[in-house]
Amino acid sequence: MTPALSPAQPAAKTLSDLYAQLRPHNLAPLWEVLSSLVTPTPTTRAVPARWSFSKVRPYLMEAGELISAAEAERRVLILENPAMTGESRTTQTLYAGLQLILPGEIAPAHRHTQNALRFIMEGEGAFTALDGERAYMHRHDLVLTPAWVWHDHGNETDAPMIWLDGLDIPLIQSLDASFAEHSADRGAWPTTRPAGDAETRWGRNLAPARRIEQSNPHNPLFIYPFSDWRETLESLRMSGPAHPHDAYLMEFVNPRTGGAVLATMAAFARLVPGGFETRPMRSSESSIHVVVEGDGALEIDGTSYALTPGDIVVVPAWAQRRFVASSDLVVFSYSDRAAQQRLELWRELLL
Ligand code: 1HN
Repeated sequence: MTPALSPAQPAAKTLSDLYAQLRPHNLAPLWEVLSSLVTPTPTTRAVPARWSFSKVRPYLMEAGELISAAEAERRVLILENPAMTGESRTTQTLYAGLQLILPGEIAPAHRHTQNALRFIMEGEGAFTALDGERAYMHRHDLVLTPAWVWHDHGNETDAPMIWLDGLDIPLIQSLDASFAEHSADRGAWPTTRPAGDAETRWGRNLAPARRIEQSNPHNPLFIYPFSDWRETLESLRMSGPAHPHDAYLMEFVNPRTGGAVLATMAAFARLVPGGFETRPMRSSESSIHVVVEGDGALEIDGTSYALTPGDIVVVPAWAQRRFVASSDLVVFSYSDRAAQQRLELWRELLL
């Protein structure tokens, strides 16, 4: 019999001998990887990237001829980060996609632990329903689907409707916290409240007096109309100078908490007046920007990405960035700032 304490193999002579002996035991030396795990500043595999809505649109319309919304469940082209092909991610934590719903179609009800936001790119008057309450969507509205709320989409208009979907899919994936359910009949959720109810109760700086304080304070307001947020930006420019790093930047907020619109994602509206250049800065959040109006550039780590309406641009975590506006630039963006702030991780560096 072999004595219990005798080594299974001769003692390692070199570190690489040792590593070979460790591998079958699922052991690895930290000292070989420590500096790449714990970096002085964030290092991300995500790279800056830009898509133009007008170039993606024809492919989306082709998909519309080949697969129905019912068959696809969601007919979406994913905007994959060029450095992460096949991973269904736009940054390390965020997903973006362009979704098409054709006249007469229904995207059936489901719910999941991923948070979603929609930013309307084209069309007027299709709806998203949350727990059976419809919100009719218009161009450049922000529409939310907080985690675990039943949602379906329908298009009763006679024109296609296209929006950008922003989700926290890669973040939820890294937490192994994905749960989902589908409506039994794979159709729309039955209507429970009149359209506009959430906006009436929560969208006017009032709240129901007998509101129930929920343990999950998810956002009860799920549509932020373009006409409102655009007007706010316009009024701001009259009220004082632009911030050197942000220009005029407003965050969409959850009226229940005053915080970010979703548990993991924050959303923003920005106006950079024509001729204005923001000062460079870095932030630990990764963000996705959609150009609504105007022309200019977003400089990311020294590379200039020309901006024109319909452009969608990725700024990876900790990239140095700066806006340059040739004409008044209006930009919608979303980021993982909400998740980072909840985890007490978020930082920025103003240069
Ligand atoms: C989803 O539920 C929608 O509801 C869109 O429209 C895109 C991507 C991944 C997972 C769920 C939607 C999605 C999604």
